Amino acid sequence: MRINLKILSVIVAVLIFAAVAKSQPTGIDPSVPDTITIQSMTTFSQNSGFIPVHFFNDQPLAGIELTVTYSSLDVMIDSFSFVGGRLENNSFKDADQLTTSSITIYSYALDETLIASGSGLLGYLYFSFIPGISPQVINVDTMTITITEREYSTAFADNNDNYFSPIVNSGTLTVMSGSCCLGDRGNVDNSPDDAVDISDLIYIVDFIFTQGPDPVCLAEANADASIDEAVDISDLIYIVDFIFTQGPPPPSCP
Ligand SMILES: [Ca+2]
Ligand SMILES: [Ca+2]
Ligand SMILES: [Ca+2]
Repeated sequence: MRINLKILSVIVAVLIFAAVAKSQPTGIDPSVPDTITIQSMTTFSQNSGFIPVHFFNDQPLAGIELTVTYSSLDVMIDSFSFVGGRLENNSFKDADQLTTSSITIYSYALDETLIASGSGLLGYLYFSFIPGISPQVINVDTMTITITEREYSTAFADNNDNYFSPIVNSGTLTVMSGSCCLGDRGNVDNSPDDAVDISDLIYIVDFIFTQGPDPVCLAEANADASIDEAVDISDLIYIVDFIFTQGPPPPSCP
């Protein structure tokens, strides 16, 4: 009887350890430290904002989980986009809003190939602002939160079910007063001279047809001043007309 109890206590200890090990990324990161980098961006109070997130892994990964929070009640995370990122073609990936100020982003390799070693974009965090937001610097960092007994944190998993914590570089979103749109619209590439030229054309073609980066200022990129502020092929046509066929210049900023 005493032996049975001893065996039982060992089994219970093993089970508890397994449960803890599964919820906490306690594994060792093999070889070179892997990283997640939340970048820092500047935007304007009359616009919205986004922050690119990059990651580096030197060994193939079976899964990634990233749980993010931010330090202001004046912003909300709208969404997370994998478009243009390293996991764009992975079938199992998503982002779930956990609370008003946190979101968890994840992707797991199922029967498909693992996430290859490499370095590059994970995706974009999109923020919206309360009306009349005051200028501020918002810290964007990872967090650990437990909701209905499920712990959300930031971890990488390799192919041996080894969960470990990557090094996290936190970022900021700086909100300045006013609008990103200066003078007239059309400066799609946000060049400091505010000029509308061939590089803006290249930028918008890239954005529309080859999933290039979003324009930093949508009001500038909405060259035809369409009411929906959408950036699409009609803006491209407007800019082509202006540059090559002496069409009218893009209207002034809103
Ligand atoms: Ca402009
Ligand atoms: Ca330009
Ligand atoms: Ca438009």
